[in-house]
Parts: sequence; structure tokens; C-alpha cells
Amino acid sequence: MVQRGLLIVVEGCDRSGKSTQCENLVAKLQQTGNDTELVKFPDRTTQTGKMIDSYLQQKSDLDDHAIHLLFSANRWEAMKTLSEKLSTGTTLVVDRYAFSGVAFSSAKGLDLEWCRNPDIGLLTPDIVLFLDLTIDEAEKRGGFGQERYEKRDLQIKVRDEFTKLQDDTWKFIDASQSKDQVQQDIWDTIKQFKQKSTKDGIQPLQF
Ligand code: Z5A
Ligand code: MG
Repeated sequence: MVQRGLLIVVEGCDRSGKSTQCENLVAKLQQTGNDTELVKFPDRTTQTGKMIDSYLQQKSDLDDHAIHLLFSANRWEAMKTLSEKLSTGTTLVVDRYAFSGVAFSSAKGLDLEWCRNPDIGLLTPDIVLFLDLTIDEAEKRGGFGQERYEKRDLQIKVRDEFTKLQDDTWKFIDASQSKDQVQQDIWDTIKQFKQKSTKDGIQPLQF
């Protein structure tokens, strides 16, 4: 029987280095013989993704609830494909997931429990790597861009909301370190996790 792949989610505030580290981690896992693919949410290529992209670029406006549901739908439409990949042994490294959805919408003032509901039943991550960076440190990486949520006050609230979502699958990584050191910390965390899960036997994902 093929051992299923791991669902590794990378979360964190703006400019914490998620995309940089996701690419590194995928390359490292592939080099060490693990069938691995990168997934990114929002997926801006699908029909829902195009509406999200237009909203983020401030080319269109949507009710806060409606855009929240679109972000969730953008994940749901990928679930069948992702669950097939996991069950045939592919490990997935996911750049942002439902935690971003809940953190951003609740930071805008929507009820936290309401925000959680549409994502209930999505594939459960095996591990969530939270790249932790203060807003002051994030700002040193260049001024905010033109996208809708790239504003200091909102980003501070988002960080607070993220910290409410953690559970025992979360591993905090100090993202203020050099790219190489962050990469090393992530790799050590994944190696430890894989050793432990091989010992305990990986629990089936909740489909
Ligand atoms: N959003 C939402 O509202 N609801 C949802 O359900 C989801 C998302 C899934 C678009 O996301 C927006 O959608 C986002 C949340 C919202 N809004 N905001 N803000 P996105 O993922 O497409 O956003 P992005 O454009 O990829 O930016 P990012 O994710 O915030 O950046 P990052 O991936 O964390 O960082 P990076 O691109 O790897 O690095 C940023 C810069 O820092 C770059 O110049 C790097 O070279 C540099 N960098 C990276 N690491 C380091 C270290 N260690 N030291 C120094 N410099 C570094
Ligand atoms: Mg990114």
C-alpha cells in the first residue's frame, strides 16, 4: 500500500517569507526523494480565483462575507485533486490556507466562528508552519504594495487573529532570521515531525 503524502501548510503575515520558504521546502523534499508539489491559495487561475484577484487588486468591490466565501470556495474546488494526490503518496506544501481566510476576515470585523464555518471539512493539515514576524520587521522588507490588505493597521489585527487559531499542529518559526536560518529551522521541524509520525504511524486525514 502506498503511504499517503503529508499536508504541510505554511502560514504567516504579509512578507514573512512564506512563498520563498515554500519553494525552498518543496525543492529540499524533492531532492531528498519525496514526491512533493507546491500549492498556493488563493489559486488566482480559476473562476473564483479571478474574482478574488480582481478584488485584491481593488479593481472590483465585494461584500466582506461574499469575498470570504469566495476564498473558501477557491479551496473547496481544489480538495478532490489534492486528496487524490495525498492518497497516492504526494506530499503537498501549501502556501496559505484556511487560517489566512479566517484571520483576514475576522480582522476586518466578521465574527470569528462565522468565518470558520465555510472551511469546516477541508483536508486537515498534518503540520502548520507559522512564519512569525512583527509588522515592524515586515515593513523593513519594503513598503506595502497596492493590494487591498497591504495596510499596517489591518496587518497588526491579522497577526492577533492568527494567534487565536493555533492548535498543537502549529509550529512557530522565527521569520526575522536570515532566509537560510529560517530554511534550516523549517527543515529541522519537518524532519522531527516525520520521525515522530513514522514512529506513531501517520493518522489518516479527515476527509
Ligand atoms: N487572503 C485572504 O484574505 N483570505 C484567504 O483565504 C487567503 C488569502 C488564502 C494575497 O495573498 C492576499 O489574500 C493576502 C491574504 C489574503 N493579503 N495580504 N496581505 P498572497 O499569498 O498572494 O500574498 P503575496 O503577494 O504572496 O505576499 P505574501 O504572502 O504576504 O508574502 P510572503 O510570501 O510571505 O513573502 P515572500 O514573497 O516570500 O517574501 C517577501 C519579500 O521579503 C521578498 O522580497 C523576499 O525576498 C523577502 N524575504 C523573505 N524572507 C526573508 C528573510 N528571511 N529576510 C529578509 N528578507 C526576506
Ligand atoms: Mg506569498
